[in-house]
Amino acid sequence: MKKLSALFAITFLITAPELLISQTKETSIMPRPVEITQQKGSFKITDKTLILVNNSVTAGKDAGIFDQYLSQYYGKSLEVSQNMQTKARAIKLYDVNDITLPDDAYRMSITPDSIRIEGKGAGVFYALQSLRQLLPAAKGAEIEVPCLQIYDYPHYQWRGMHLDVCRHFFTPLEVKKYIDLIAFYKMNVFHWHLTDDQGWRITIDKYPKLTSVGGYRSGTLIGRYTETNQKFDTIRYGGYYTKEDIRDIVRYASDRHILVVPEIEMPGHSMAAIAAYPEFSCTGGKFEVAKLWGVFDDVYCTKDATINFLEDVLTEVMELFPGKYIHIGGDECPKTRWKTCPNCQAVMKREGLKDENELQSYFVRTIEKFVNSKGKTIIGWDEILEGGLAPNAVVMSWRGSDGGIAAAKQNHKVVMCPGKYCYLDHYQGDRATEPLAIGGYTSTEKVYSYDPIPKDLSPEQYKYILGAQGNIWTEYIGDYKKVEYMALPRMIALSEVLWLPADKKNYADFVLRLKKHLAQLDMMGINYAKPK
Ligand code: TNX
Repeated sequence: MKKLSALFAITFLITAPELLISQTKETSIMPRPVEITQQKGSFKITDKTLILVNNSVTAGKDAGIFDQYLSQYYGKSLEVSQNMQTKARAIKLYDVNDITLPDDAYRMSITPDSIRIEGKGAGVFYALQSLRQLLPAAKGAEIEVPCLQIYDYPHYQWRGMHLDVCRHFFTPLEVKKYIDLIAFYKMNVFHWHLTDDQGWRITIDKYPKLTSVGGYRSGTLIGRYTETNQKFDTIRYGGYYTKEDIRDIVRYASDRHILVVPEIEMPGHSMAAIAAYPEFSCTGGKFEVAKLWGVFDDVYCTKDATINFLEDVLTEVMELFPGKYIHIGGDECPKTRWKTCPNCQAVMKREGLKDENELQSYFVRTIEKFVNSKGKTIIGWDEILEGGLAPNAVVMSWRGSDGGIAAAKQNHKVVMCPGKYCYLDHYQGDRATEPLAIGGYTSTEKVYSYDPIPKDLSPEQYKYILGAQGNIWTEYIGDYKKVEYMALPRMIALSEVLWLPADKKNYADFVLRLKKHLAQLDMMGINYAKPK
């Protein structure tokens, strides 16, 4: 270990920045490793190469996933062994718990005789993603990887991607493909937007109509929302995940060191739920699962019966998702119905609330108390700041960075995803030639230029910024190929924003690497928008 660090110290001293650029032209690892030095020579992976694992379950799983990739694309299935003493040429994986290393750091040393990987936390897995990206971009090719030394670790702890499966539904297999992408770029959070006006996608045993009724709509808007003469198709559209689907996906993500954060929207964006159970609305209905995008006036009523219903729902949700965070939405909730609803007005009176913003805050705080009592933490969109922030909530800042700044100043944790930089449902090129999108313009370069730390926070405050995430809302994304197209290459840019400290970013270098990297996506049959 010591020896290895000394070697790194020497090689990095002699690595001039220009050299780094030309070297990374050779290796196109995304996100770029913090420190990488390429050397002469190469290591060949053949059928005889072993993968050695130091008696660790995690590294064993990491090895299995890597091996499966080798067999899928190169027709090689390597033997995984725990005999670290063997003299055979090998890829050696060591899970280490070195307190001097940053979280999830790894070292990888490739020499003509071996590949040696030491990783902390997710480090071994991340090293193997780097290694995957060093493999030739041609199916069935001979594998020769360049000799090099890498020392690498992530800058931010929240490196997320979100997916809206409500406006359009994606099968469990497609969700897994999305998770594969998240893993490939060493991102570590999958924010799964599971309920919205246009569909409820998670099975809740106690309320079966949430999926049998709320899971399907009787048609979908054709074309753009803003068109004056809106037209709808009449095709029944929908789908949902069984509990077994969800457990399987959570396990799949966890094997790839990815935390799944489920989102159950409340009190707004709840048409699908109140179409199934109109008794939890203010007026009692009648409603249908929304066929149109946008924001709807009918939302959950704030009465105790609704809170009880949502607590039941969340109890089942928390059983499925072992992670610490539960996203409760909180965005875009019109107060129209609450203003004239006797039940909501009675709650306001009972709780001594002065307006409907405080009523929303009361609603979120009540839910938070329940979630906290189960040992979990809530996350909400930045609207949860209005009317007073719930004591332990994490804020997801989407309407610019102001919500995040305000929350950090109140010592609340923040995940950044301002629309301008992180909304990957926006256009990424010329509207005339790009497929239909919701609007906006967020190029890969724009994403790359993002700095999650707002200028007006003190160092004391910016430690509350956990990181950022890319959001993929799917009003205009009807199939999974288009999800890939919207995600790539922008999520690659975001992965680098979140992996490297800001002063190590270099867009010109990124573009050079991207060119080479895209060939690997071609090999895997993954769709992307071609850089101009
Ligand atoms: C706003 S971001 C929404 C979503 C839409 C998205 C479209 C957020 C918390 N709410 O409901 O899908 O804009 O870009």
